[in-house]
Amino acid sequence: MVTQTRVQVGIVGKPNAGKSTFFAAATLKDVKISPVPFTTIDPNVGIGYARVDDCPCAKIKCNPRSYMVIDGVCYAPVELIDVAGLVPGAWQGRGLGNQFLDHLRRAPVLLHIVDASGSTDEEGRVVKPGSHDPVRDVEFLEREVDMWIASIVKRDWDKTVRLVEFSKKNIAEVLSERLGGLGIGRVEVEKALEGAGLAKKPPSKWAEEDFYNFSRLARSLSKPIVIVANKVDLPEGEEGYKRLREVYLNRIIVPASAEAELALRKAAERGLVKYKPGDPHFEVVGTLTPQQRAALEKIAEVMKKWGGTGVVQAINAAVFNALKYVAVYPVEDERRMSDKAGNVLPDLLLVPHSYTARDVAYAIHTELGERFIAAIDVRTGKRLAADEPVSHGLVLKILAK
Ligand SMILES: Nc1nc2c(ncn2[C@@H]2O[C@H](COP(=O)(O)OP(=O)(O)OP(=O)(O)O)[C@@H](O)[C@H]2O)c(=O)[nH]1
Ligand SMILES: [Mg+2]
Repeated sequence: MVTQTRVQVGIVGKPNAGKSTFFAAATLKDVKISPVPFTTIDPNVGIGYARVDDCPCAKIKCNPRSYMVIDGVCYAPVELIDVAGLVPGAWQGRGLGNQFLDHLRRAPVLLHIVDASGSTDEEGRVVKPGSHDPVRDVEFLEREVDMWIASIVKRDWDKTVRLVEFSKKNIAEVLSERLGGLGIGRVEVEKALEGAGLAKKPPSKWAEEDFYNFSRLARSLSKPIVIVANKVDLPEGEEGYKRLREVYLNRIIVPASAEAELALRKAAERGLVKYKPGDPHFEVVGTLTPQQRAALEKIAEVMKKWGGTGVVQAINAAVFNALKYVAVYPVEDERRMSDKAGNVLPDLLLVPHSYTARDVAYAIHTELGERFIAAIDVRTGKRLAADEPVSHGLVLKILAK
């Protein structure tokens, strides 16, 4: 059985944007949702799924153990973390402050749930729909996250100054040691220092904006943020989505109705509809009350317009577009494409596309990585050397000493 820890996806945003609704829709965990700011205080952690449409289980009968298959579509688990709402100035202690962001330290990607309908202000208070500009939310939230990272960079800065200026240690080395726990590695630190024009500046001379500029670059390289334009079921939501699109030309923006997905998954749980998460439509299979029928008709309209509810699409955008992960399927018996017990394609691993065959072995088990000899691409029979990159859909067997 694969021991790799699951990919973590952090859910951030101002209060009342729909973070917990999104989380509940994706995990079916019963969490508190309400139209008042700061409903969530302690983080909610649960399992959601990225959808892999082109998985081998479309053609082969699989016996998944660490993932799910529904009608030939694979669903790979990811860990979702829903935290409290952030407000402007949180890094200075406003609202609940930003201490709770510490729960997102290990998350390599964030989903920013934005109320695209503009029916809540910056603090999450209910206002007239369309009266708040969602672009402002993107601006301030990213600033808050970057200030949080800057505050970690700044901690014991005297020590960094001493190490670099007196002990002549390399600044990139010192900073990547400090930021490793945030998933910010040496490469990102070097690029961010370069990009912010700080590669040669002595740490004792760093000004406020240097910390911010460095942190912003380091964060965007190592913790990309996907914008989720939520509440597109409201008429003003569509306008807000268009506005976000106009302003952020090169960003990943996913239109969504977390509320629609939550209602749909609950209806599916009760046997009222047949719905495969991420599908652009659903089918009514149970007996509905007139209210249920009306609610589902409205959801069907929203899905038709947007090609689905956007919840699974957002998770997929985080895993496959922002992180550029690929799905690989390790097996032990290459003839049967199974584990030793005969389970066909028992595991699905989500790994960075830059991973090599040996990296995959390490992701399965440290010992397997250490004893790695080669891997076999099971479908072509081709041998993969240790440093050969893996590709999406690869079924592989690891040969080890
Ligand atoms: N119309 C509409 N309303 C939504 C949608 N998603 C969430 N809401 C509503 O927005 C309100 C806030 O939802 P929550 O999920 O509690 O928001 P949150 O971001 O977790 O809020 P905090 O925990 O306070 O930070 C609730 O009344 C939800 O029903 C959506 O897609 N469409
Ligand atoms: Mg919440």
